[in-house]
Amino acid sequence: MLIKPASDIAPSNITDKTLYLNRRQFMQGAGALALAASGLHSEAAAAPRLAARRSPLSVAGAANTRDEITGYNNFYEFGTDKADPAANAGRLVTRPWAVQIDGEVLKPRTFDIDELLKLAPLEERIYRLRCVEGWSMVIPWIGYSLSEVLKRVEPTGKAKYVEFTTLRRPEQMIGQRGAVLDWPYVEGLRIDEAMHPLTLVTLGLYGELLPNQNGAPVRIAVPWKYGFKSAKSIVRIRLVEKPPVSSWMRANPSEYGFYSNVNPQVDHPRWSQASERRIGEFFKRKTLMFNGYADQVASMYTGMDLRKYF
Ligand SMILES: Nc1nc2c(c(=O)[nH]1)N[C@H]1C(S)=C(S)[C@@H](COP(=O)(O)O)O[C@H]1N2
Ligand SMILES: [Mo]
Repeated sequence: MLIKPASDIAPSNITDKTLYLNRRQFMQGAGALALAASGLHSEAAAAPRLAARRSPLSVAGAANTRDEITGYNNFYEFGTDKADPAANAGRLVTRPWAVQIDGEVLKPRTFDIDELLKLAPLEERIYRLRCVEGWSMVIPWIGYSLSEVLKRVEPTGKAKYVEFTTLRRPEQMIGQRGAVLDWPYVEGLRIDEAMHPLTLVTLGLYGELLPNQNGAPVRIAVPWKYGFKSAKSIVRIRLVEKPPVSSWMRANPSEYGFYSNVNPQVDHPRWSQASERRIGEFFKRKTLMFNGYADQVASMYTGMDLRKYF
């Protein structure tokens, strides 16, 4: 039995659960397909489905399972253990929700989450995510390019950078009661990075609205950078003239730079970045330059010393 790589899957099949069979299910072959069709995944199927067309910007190959993606998370607002977000994020109230967009724009405005869900056609983008800690996943996100949002607020000529801010609500985000990071969580991109078609406003995964532990109701996904650049549960996008200071740069400027492009040749001061472990796999894989997206993004960094601008 053969399961086609993602790039060969017909658009009519996009929401079909069988697309997401992981390696283990793949080994089980037809048995797994029958299981998927039999309604045993009914817990997931009960959630509202998001209709999304498959994007050519997706990577081929098997995605991680929904359990892996929703059970092994970094979301320090809910604790620092990988299981904490799944255990604690259920308390976060994600409606009503709005994202304020301001700064160097001609038309500052606030988008309600329901507006964001309808702002542009939803696409399924299967992206690699590489955490700076040395693990990775393949995740079927749902959303659309951040450029769709940014063009509607009309950035001025002074908008050189974009700053993302996560919600600060310690009543519901129990990790914010401690000072692990300087809350709220802040991240940033250069304007060309933010406008790059790969940079995703993420509203769902696996055909459903985002689970809280993955950054509900809206987060960013920047697949060629270490995972921490992809801020979760954002409430503000500010266009600015100067490079934003991210939470991680503030916490440890010698370890976390502004760019944080995935780069197997530039080690973290305390560990190598040459390889990674894909969650669900035993053997390590070689980490790819720009996390495998070099063809699409390398030109944004020509002439830059990537050791200096790490
Ligand atoms: N607000 C916020 N965003 C965050 C984080 C966080 O702690 N808080 N962790 C980052 C890190 S380190 C990673 S690897 C990814 C993990 O995303 P995932 O849990 O959806 O896989 O989220 C990033 N976004
Ligand atoms: Mo991470």
